[in-house]
Parts: sequence; C-alpha cells; structure tokens
Amino acid sequence: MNESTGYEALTVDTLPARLGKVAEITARVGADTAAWQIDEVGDGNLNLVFIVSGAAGKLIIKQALPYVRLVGDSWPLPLYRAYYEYHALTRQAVRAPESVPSIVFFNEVQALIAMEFLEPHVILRRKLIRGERVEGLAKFLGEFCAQTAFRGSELSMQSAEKKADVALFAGNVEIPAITESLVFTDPYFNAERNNHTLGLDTVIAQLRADVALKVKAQQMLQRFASNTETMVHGDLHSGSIMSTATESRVIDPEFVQYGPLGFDIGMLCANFLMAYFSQPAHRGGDLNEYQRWILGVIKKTCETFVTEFKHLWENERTGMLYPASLFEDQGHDSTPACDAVLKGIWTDAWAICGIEMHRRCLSLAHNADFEDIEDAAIRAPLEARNLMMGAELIHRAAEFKSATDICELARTYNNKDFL
Ligand code: SR1
Ligand code: MG
Repeated sequence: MNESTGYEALTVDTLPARLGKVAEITARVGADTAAWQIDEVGDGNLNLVFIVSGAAGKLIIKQALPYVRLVGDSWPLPLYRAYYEYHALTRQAVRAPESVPSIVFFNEVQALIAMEFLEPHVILRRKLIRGERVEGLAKFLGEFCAQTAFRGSELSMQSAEKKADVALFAGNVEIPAITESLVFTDPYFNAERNNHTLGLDTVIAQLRADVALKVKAQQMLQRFASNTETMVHGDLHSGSIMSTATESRVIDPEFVQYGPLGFDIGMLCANFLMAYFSQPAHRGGDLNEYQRWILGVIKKTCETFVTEFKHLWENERTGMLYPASLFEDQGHDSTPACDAVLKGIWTDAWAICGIEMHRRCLSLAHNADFEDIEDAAIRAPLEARNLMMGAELIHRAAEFKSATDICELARTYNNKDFL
C-alpha cells in the first residue's frame, strides 16, 4: 500500500474483502462475496483487469498500476489515468450513445473503475486474427468516430464548456507522452525501447534515412500535441474494440486528450490495414475473401464517417465554428466549408494512419496481428509491405480522394516484395 495516498493494487485474493461492501458493486454481482469468482484477465500493456462473477451477475474491475505493466516498475506511470478514463467514458457515452461500457463505480484514490461486463464480446483484434466477421462493424465505428469528433469540438460545443474540458484533460500529461514518443518519434531512430523483426533492416534503414518522412511525422506530432480540436479516444485500435458477431463497443480511453479531429479514424484504419497485411500468415483458402472483407470495413467505416459528419454538420452545428449566421442565414451554402473541414480531417488521418503502421512494427508495443506470426521469415515480408505503405500514406496524405484510394493502394502493396 502507498502510505501517503492509500492506493493499493488489488489481487484476486484481496478483491472480495476490499470491494465486497461497495453497494454499487454488490448490487450487480451479489452480496455474498464467498460466491464471487475472480479472474485477472488483463492482457494489455498497462492495467489490471478483473472479471468478478457472483450469484447476481458479472462486472469488470479495471485498476491502474503505478507503472507500465508491459515493462515493469522501471517505467512509472501516474495512477491518474483512471480519472481521465472515467471522464472520457462519461463523455463518449453522451456523444456516441451505446458505444462504450457503462460505469458502475469509480474510486479515484484506488484508480479503479467498475464497469459493465461485455458478454459474449471478445477483443476485435482476436476476431480479425481468427478470420471472423462482425456485422455492422463499419457503421458502428464510422458513427463513433464522427460523433465523438464532431460533438467534442467547437463545431458543436459551446466554447466555455469545450475550453473547460480541454483544461481538464490537459492534466493527462504522461499518458499522451507515451504516444508522443512511442508513436511519433521512436520509430524513426534507434530508440532504446524499440524492437523489430529480424530481416527488416534494409526497409527500416530506408525509412530512417528519409528526412522528409521524419519532418512529416514531426509535423503530425506538433498537431497532435498542440491542436485541441476535439476529445480523441487516443488509442483506438482493434484491441480497444470488443465485438460479438453483430455488436461492438469501444473500450479503454485512458489515452484521451483533446487533439486533431482525424486522429482516431486514422489510427483505427491503420489497425485494419495491419490486420489486412498480416492475413496471409493466418488464413488458408479463404484469404482473398477475408482480406476483401477487411478492406470493405475500412471503406465503409470512412464513408459512414463522412455521411455522419455531414449529417451532424447540417443538424448540430451549434458551436462557434462555421455558424449558420455566416452561411445559411446569408443564403450561402455551407457545403464547401464542410468539405474543407473534411479534407483537413482526412489529410491528418492518412498521415497518422501511416505513422501508426510504422510504430506497431518498429517501436515498443507491437500488435498481435503480426506478433502471433511465429516465423520471422514469414512475418518480415508482411511487415515490410505494411511499413512501405505507411511511408506512402505519410508522404501523400493530402492527395488521397477517399478510402477507395487507400484500399486500392493496400491491394498494390499486398502484392509487392521488399526484402
Ligand atoms: C507503454 S504503453 C504501449 C502502448 O499500449 C497502449 O495500448 C498504447 O497503444 C500504447 O502506445
Ligand atoms: Mg488500451
């Protein structure tokens, strides 16, 4: 226990005694703690995650650790991330209804959130590796990204409320700092925590020698750190989405901050592209069909984003930006303004997409799509395709007309050999 704060990490053994008197929790799982079954299932990089099953039901208890779980206590990390995750979840629940698990209980000192147990949902990344499809996935994700982006910005929010929110989340310093280094900077030099698959050295040398690429990545870091357009999830990859065959939810917004409107959709698309490029190692005869499905999800997610964003533009433009008083009230169509905003979003999104594709193969935290491929000789050429496409996305981010261009590019890279 931390003597000055009272924080103490839960264990499977201590959890019933420590939480067995919390009314919000016993109301959901039952008061008889002797009947509780506790499993620690955290497989992410940072936190403890317990499933508590009792006579009345199940709950998830997520507790922050004072260090990065992936690395150990040599990398301390503030417990306050649970506080920001709690505030992100409450905002996402309003801005994109039915998109996130409901909160049952929050304890700031213990950095602990008790939330709805999603069942039979599993982490989307696992489904993509197994070759499973999720009905309605693209519609759900496109709407989530558009609604949270639009409704968290001054296109929708009143300035005073938005500025207060920016100030609140500005206290989340060390967590975005992980993204600032691991995502935007470390991939482009030989950083201490980096690791990569054997056999990729020639491709990596090419990327790290590309000064224009490093400039673009740093320009995106500058935008990420300085541009508080909207509240972003901040870590929207397929490990932050849980799905059944027909229903999905977004989890884990502890990397929340105010940032660029295109950040979440860009990172999300990158993770679908990595799922796509890794498929030759995971599939058999159904490879082409399944890869086609993944590209279809990317295309439809982006199309839904645009449709939803335009709908919100027409119906919920209540903030200070692009007011009706300047356009519709003057008899002026605001469509060109909306198109210009969307153009800026996609330019950011495709650059961020490329950067995320790089960091997951070059920096500290890789993803299972590639990591589950045991044979480095099979993994390396697939990662090389991903890395090289990432570079083209960063360089040409402003040129792409739509996600159709991106899917076409992915098909081209999927047939290339770089090693
Ligand atoms: C040290 S944390 C590494 C990664 O895990 C999180 O899920 C984020 O993606 C972060 O970049
Ligand atoms: Mg996470």
